[in-house]
Amino acid sequence: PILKEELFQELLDNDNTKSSNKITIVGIGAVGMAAAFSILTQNVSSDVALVDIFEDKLKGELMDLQHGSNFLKNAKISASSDLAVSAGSRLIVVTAGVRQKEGESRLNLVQRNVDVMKTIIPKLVEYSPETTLLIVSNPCDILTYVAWKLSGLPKNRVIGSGTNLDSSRFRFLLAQRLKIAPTSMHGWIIGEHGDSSVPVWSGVNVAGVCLRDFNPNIGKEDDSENWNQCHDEVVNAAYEVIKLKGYTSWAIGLSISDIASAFLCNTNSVKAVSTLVKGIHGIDKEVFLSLPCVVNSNGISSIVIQKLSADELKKLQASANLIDEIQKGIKF
Ligand code: 6V0
Repeated sequence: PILKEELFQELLDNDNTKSSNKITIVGIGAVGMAAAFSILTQNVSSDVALVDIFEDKLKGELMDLQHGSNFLKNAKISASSDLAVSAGSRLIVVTAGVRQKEGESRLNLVQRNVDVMKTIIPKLVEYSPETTLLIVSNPCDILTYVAWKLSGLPKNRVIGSGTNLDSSRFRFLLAQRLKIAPTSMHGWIIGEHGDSSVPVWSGVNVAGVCLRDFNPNIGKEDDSENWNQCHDEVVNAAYEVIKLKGYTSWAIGLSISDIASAFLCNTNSVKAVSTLVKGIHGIDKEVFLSLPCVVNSNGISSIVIQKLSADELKKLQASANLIDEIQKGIKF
């Protein structure tokens, strides 16, 4: 390349720079690509690698994103069906696997997606021994447990995207009722990312003012204002969106980018993500469920112990038992 040699005076023979914020996204379906787009447009990482088994789609998505580079902040984007492309990742987001069909529960996907985890997790960790995993594929909590087991990584480095998304849906729906911005609406959904998730009504507040102080029955069955409809809608959200457009993508993509940013920027933000909860809130099973967690460059550094009501504790423990029962049937 004569032109290149004339244009540049090279200072180094071997320019082997490495990024400190590389993210690999495994699985470039609706969710993986929405995550990639959010991460790139929000400048969360300057080095994004995409992995899938579907080679043509991979090449097409890579070209399409690269053609938009001029409107981004010069992130390096790479893609391959070979997991070696993930080497040196700080964070690996796993969205590979099958998704729910119309009306199908997340829990129904378990063994099919466990089999996918078995083929990818050990190799990913071989290529990036210091990595942190963010598991998104469903059933999210169970697959986070499976990824933890398969990876041999410490528990703080295996995170499930969990109810970060459910909490966002919840805040949006509550905020709509009160006609305020969703970011000014505080409320948490914990437990399973799925049908048995637990809304923490005791803590729902605006500007520190608990809604329960005005309506002691908020969230309960005998609440005349039926606020619990907001939680019912959260539980039904994925079913509804899948019925309407075939899959969910934008909200989960943004949720992934939000968690990735807390991790890479070492922010100590508190997020509802799935973590090993054995020994907390009376749970004695080795299961992953979402609780508010402090997220920083160590992954999850601590868990916020909320003051839960007896009813919330009961629901959370029931979630743990349900997940544990399903985990017993998994073939590793
Ligand atoms: P999709 O659009 O079918 O994409 C899945 C992708 O995974 C496809 O491109 C496959 O080729 C790829 N894939 C399958 N096996 C492998 C493998 N061994 N290695 C690499 N790639 C592989 O599904 P979609 O993107 O809609 O959903 C992906 C997963 O995310 C599903 O399990 C969903 O249920 C789950 N979701 C989780 C959410 C959460 O909040 N945790 C939210 C939405 C969807």
